[in-house]
Parts: sequence; C-alpha cells; structure tokens
Amino acid sequence: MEMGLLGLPQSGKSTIFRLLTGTDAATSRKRGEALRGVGVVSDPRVTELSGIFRPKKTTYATLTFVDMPSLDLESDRKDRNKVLQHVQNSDALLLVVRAFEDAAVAWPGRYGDAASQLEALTTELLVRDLEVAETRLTNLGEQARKRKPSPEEAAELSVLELALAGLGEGRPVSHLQLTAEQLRQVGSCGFFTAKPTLVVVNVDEDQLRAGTYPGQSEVEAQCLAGRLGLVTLSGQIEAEIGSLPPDDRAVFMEDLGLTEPGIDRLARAAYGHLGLISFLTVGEDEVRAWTINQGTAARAAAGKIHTDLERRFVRAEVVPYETFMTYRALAEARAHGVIRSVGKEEIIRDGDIVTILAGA
Ligand SMILES: Nc1nc2c(ncn2[C@@H]2O[C@H](COP(=O)(O)OP(=O)(O)O)[C@@H](O)[C@H]2O)c(=O)[nH]1
Ligand SMILES: [Mg+2]
Repeated sequence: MEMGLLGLPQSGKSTIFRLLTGTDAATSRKRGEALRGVGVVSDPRVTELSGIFRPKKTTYATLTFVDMPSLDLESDRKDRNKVLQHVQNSDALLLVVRAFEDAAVAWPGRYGDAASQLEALTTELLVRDLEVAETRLTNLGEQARKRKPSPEEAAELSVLELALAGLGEGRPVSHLQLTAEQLRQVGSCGFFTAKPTLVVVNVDEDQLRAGTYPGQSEVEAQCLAGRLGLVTLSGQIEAEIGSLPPDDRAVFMEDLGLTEPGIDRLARAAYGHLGLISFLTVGEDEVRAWTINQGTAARAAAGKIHTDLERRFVRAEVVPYETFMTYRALAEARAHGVIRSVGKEEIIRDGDIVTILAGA
C-alpha cells in the first residue's frame, strides 16, 4: 500500500514523511524527485502473539509513503503536472495542509489557511483529471473517424463522457458512482480523483493543545462533502518526540494529550478510509500481520502470503485473535474446538489468526 504526500511548499510534507518513516527527506535527493519510505504499523496483537510464540521473526504491517516534490501553485501547468505524475503509482493520496504558524517558515498569504489549501489541492487534481479525460476522448474520437471503434473503445468512450461531465461540474471521479467495470474501462486514464484520499492537517503545539486551528470547520465540511479522510498531526513536535529515548516519549505525549503516535493515528484513519484490515499468521518461524481489503475471501488472502498457497489452497483454519487469547496456544484452542476449518469462499475478518492448508 503506497501513499503519496501532496501539498504546497513549506506545508510540512517532508517533516511528516520523516515522522512516518524515520527517513530524513533531506538526504541526497535531486530537485523534483520523490522519495519512498516505509512506515511500520504498530499492532499490539502482533506484539502479544510474538510474546507467546517467540518466533525467529516478527513482522508488522507496513505502509509505504512517498514524499513528493511540492506543488507550487505559481509554476505553470506543465510543471505542476510533473509533480502530480508522482501520484500515479500511489494507491492513496495524503493531502498535507499547513495550519502551523511560524513566522520563520515562509508562507505566502495567498496560500491561505488549511481550508483554502485543501480547496486548491483538490482543484489541481480535478483539473488534471479533466485534462486527461479530454485528451483521451480526443484521441479516441480521432481514431473513431478512421475506423470503427472496438467494443472496448466504445465502452471507454461512453464512460469517458460520463467522467468528463462529472469532472466539469467539479465532481471527483470517486463520486460518479461508476461500477468497477466502468472504472476498469477508463483505467488507462489513471484518474487521481478516483484514489482514496486523506487530508493531513499539520498543526503546531498550541493548536494541538487547543484542539483547533484556523479554517477547521471548513476543512471538516470539505472532508465530509468530498468523502475524504481527515487526520490532524503535528509533524514537527511528533518527530521531535519520536527522536527521544522511548522511556521519555510517553511523558511528552501525555503532556500534549496524545494517546498514540502519529503513524498509528494515520494508519488507523487510512485503514478505515481504504477499507483495509489485517489478518495474522503465527508460528515458530514468524508472527506476522498481513494487510487485505475488507471482504477478501480465504483463498485470495492466502495469495497475499504466496501465490503458490492460493493456487494449491485446500482450506484454512481460522480463529479470531480475541478467542485465541483465552487459550494462548493453537493446540489448546483446537482442543476446545474454537478453530474453524473454512473453505476458499470464507471471508477473512480483521484479527483472524489464519493457517492455510495447501495441497501438493
Ligand atoms: N514551527 C513549525 N515548523 C514546522 C512544522 N512542520 C514543519 N515545520 C518547518 O517548516 C519547514 C518546511 O517543512 P517541510 O517538511 O520541509 O515542508 P515541505 O516543503 O512541505 O516538505 C521546515 O523548516 C520545518 O522544520 C510545525 O509543525 N511547526
Ligand atoms: Mg519537502
């Protein structure tokens, strides 16, 4: 799962990237390049299970973040599209908006508060998608004059027209109620407004303590209307806390009224917004969390672990984490009949401990 950080210059993207991944974004990077980093999603269930199984290896779920170049609203369309291209491979977008106030960090007045930045960013994405749809429609239209469109092209054309009409009214592709099939038909456009999107408001210490920032109610209204996820972080302060010795962190977090680290809040919001859940595998070799879409069946979940396991899937043994924890051993759980043997169609749920049984 890859998430691209998009925002105006000096909004705190690189600071938040460092908070989430521990990677210093200032390290050797050419102008205009994006930087990838991995953030570990802490999961107390994995920690508990690791304590029980004492495996050789413990693996938490991860999220990949991409610190993108800043979107400079003053630069021309071509340069802005170059920045936006970095979004192409992202499964989801994080729109970083600056709320923190610091006279030492330049901030042109016209960039405005968090709400106007959010408005500017979502408009950028809409305009880009509108251009892509128009270009594709023109190309297909020209082809259609030379020869009869294939059935796929005809289907794509009609969905493109829907998309274009919606985008023209300022509606993101994710709001157009296109079916999965229709989205596939316009897949080559890679619409950015079809991607799940979360807004990250970067606040300062005072705002964090007060629980409010300028433009908050508009941001919340925009997120509600646009079905965007919303997380409030203080990139700088939380990164500073993260660099303290572990024993000191709790004190500072408590003082700020933070109950969990930024990555955990963001991961939870992202999982919720993207409809992701984790299932768990256990054993002497490894205890591990795996990320899947809600509603994934046992066989497809097996494919996450290894394509071979999907191909040779016979059945799966499943026990919810909470149930397992009353027995704390698979043999014990089995003896009490709480491990279910399920077929390939069984939907795997968040926190299920899963053992895949595969044939030859
Ligand atoms: N005072 C304050 N400064 C911050 C905060 N977050 C980031 N900064 C500073 O703002 C500047 C720009 O941050 P950076 O992460 O590089 O922004 P980017 O251009 O979006 O990548 C840096 O000097 C940061 O130290 C914050 O919460 N409070
Ligand atoms: Mg940066």
